[in-house]
Amino acid sequence: LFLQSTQAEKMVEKEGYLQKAKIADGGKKLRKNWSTSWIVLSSRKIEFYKESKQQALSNMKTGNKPESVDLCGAHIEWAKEKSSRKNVFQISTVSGNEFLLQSDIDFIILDWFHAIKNAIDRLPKD
Ligand code: I3P
Repeated sequence: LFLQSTQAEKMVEKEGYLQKAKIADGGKKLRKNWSTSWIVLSSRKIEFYKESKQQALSNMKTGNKPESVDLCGAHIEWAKEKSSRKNVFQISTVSGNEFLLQSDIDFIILDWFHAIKNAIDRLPKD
């Protein structure tokens, strides 16, 4: 499995904790449910782990998979109107999945927004 992915794809660009709510799956609206997620950005995907980083690392050995988001053709935009919380942006994927990400801390959410936007802008749109 590791042999199939290039070094560039495996490179982690940013990781950390944010508040996450998945609001659509395959175009179908979901009930909003915020939770803390450990988020790993690499060049073409984001992985969302439900657990702490430590827990996630130990789960990897048992084959537990994070939710993976393909950034090819994805959109990112600020989404003030989608939440009563401050600092919320939305990621929408080609497959019709939608996620809200949020942090109360301005510089943290700004850093994430730009890192994800840069990753998307570098990728082919299809
Ligand atoms: C939702 C919950 C969310 C809230 C959402 C509520 O209620 O309070 O935190 O989103 O508002 O519907 P429930 O737990 O009963 O599902 P925000 O925190 O982002 O405002 P919404 O319906 O306006 O999205």
